[in-house]
Amino acid sequence: MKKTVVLILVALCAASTIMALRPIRPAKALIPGDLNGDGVVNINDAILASAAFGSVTGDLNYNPLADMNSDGKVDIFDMLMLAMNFGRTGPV
Ligand SMILES: [Ca+2]
Ligand SMILES: [Ca+2]
Repeated sequence: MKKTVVLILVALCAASTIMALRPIRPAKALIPGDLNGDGVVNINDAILASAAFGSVTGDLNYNPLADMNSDGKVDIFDMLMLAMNFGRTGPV
């Protein structure tokens, strides 16, 4: 019984994490750095950006939303833009 409850809790935690990290809309985010389009730049966006860090156009992990200056690569300059907008909120 305890194992079942633990498994359910783990599944719920995993599901909520996936929901928080998934992109809500495919279009360009309104706030640079709001990669999941939820209207706030926070740690979830930083996690998504870090997954694309070092990638260039055509790479499997390249995320155009993480390429905030649209230069075809996700690098420190994109991370700086995310950091500058960290905590900002805006329309979804
Ligand atoms: Ca966000
Ligand atoms: Ca870039």
